[in-house]
This record gives sequence, C-alpha cells and structure tokens, in this order.
Amino acid sequence: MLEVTKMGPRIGAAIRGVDVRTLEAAGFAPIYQAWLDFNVIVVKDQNLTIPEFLAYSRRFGSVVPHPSKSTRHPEFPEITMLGTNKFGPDGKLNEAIYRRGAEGWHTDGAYDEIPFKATQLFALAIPSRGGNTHFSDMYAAYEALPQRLKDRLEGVRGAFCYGGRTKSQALLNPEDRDVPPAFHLLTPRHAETGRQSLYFDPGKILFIEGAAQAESDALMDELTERMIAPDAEYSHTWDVGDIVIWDNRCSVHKAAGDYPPEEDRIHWRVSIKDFA
Ligand SMILES: O=C(O)CCC(=O)C(=O)O
Ligand SMILES: [Fe+2]
Repeated sequence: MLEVTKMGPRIGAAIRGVDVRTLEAAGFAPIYQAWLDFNVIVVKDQNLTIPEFLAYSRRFGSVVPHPSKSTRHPEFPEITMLGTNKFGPDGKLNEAIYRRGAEGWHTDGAYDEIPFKATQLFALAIPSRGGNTHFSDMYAAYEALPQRLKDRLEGVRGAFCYGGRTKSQALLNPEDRDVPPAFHLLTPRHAETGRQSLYFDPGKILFIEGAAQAESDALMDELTERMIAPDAEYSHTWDVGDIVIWDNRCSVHKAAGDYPPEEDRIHWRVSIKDFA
C-alpha cells in the first residue's frame, strides 16, 4: 500500500510501499499527484539499474541530456553523475564537482528556452554526515511578496544564462559557453496546478527586461532577499535508495556542500522536460 508522509511544513513528502520498477499506470497517478501537491517527493527504499531509473523517470516527461558533457555517464548520456571523479590525478579536490549545486539557491535549467520541469536524483552513496539537499517553495515566495512587487513583476520577464552575472561555467565545455540568454516570466502560473509562483535564480539571472539597470539591479537584490519565505523550506537528509524529484517550476534548491570530502556522495541525476 502506497503511504504518503508529509515532511516539511509546506513542501516535501516521503512515499513508501512502492517498487517503481513494477508500477502500473494506476499506481503512478498518486505519485505524480503527490509531486504536484508537495513540490518535492522522496520515494524510499528503491533498488535500481540505470535503465530502470531512466524508465521510471520517463513517466514524468522527456529525459534530456544535461549541457555539462564532462559529467555525463559514458554509456547513458541522459544520466549526469554527481560526485564521481571528485579528485584530480594530482589528488586535489575538484571544487566544481564537490560543491556542485552548493553555490546558492537555484532552479535547474533556467538558461534554456524551455527549462527542465523536473530534476530527479537516485542516491547510490551517502556520507556519514552532512550532504543534505535543501529545497524551498516558490509558491510561498510569491505569496509573501509585497503587493507593490507583485504588481511590478506581473507579466515581466527576466533574462537568464548559465553562470549568470558571475559567468562561472567551469562544468561546461568551451564550445557550450556564452550562449544568448533565455527569457522567462518572473511570476508565472504553473502549467499544471495553475498556481502563481516566483521564478527566480540569483546565480543565472542577468537582468530584468524593460527595467533600467539601476532598477533591474535593485529588483534582483530584493528578490534574492525575499525568495526564501518563512516555513517554505524542506531539507532532505539522504538514505541510499532514495529517489528524489523536485519541480523546478515552483521550487529552488541547493546542495549543503558540507560533507567530509574524503567520503563518497554519489547520485544518478536526470533532467526532465515536458513530453515533446
Ligand atoms: O547534489 C545535490 O544535493 C543537488 C545538486 C543540484 O543542484 C542538482 O542536482 O541540480
Ligand atoms: Fe540544481
């Protein structure tokens, strides 16, 4: 029997009692609904091969390769490896791998014309301490904005690119750097729930369309301050065998980046877009 347990005050739910390898369509429907309702869901106690993880991921949408080619699995380009090859040949810790996703709150794929609707991770190795993933609800962030900001941002788009204003693109191959920005509404309505959220990523946004530079900068600073609303967070403490999927349309996340670097923390990761 599928059991759904709420985890954070607003977002995050754990699902037990399923084996995602043998799910019928009728068994998947409540999982998809729980994901829309809770924004981030954790399916516990799974034991998967890569093809099984990909097959399950494809129930949520099209699985697309991530632009960071150097971290793709050599046989399965749709799989990004997190936490492998952390040490270089000289034995030095590669910070771009160790701290991947830990530089700040973000939403995955905002640099794309059509960003990833979801990101899903499967945990293969988890350190003895640290290494959580933090999530925060962007519906709550929108609701908590002062009316003045809601009015100012209605129908307004931001320009986003990989690396944003700092231009850090360490995980990209040279030929994949410096692509033109993508434009997205800053307070969109979710295509499936119809709820309005804040869509913002301080590490990827370049400017706010139609605003003079000083106002654009001030708005970006204010949104950075306000994007984490009270009680909007869920911090996931991983177990091996967890599948976690989050909705990039209405949440932000960051890796804690605080685990002992000599220990393994390894995930398979997929990026998911809407069905083509
Ligand atoms: O490793 C994590 O906890 C999350 C990393 C991240 O930001 C991502 O996979 O998109
Ligand atoms: Fe991320």
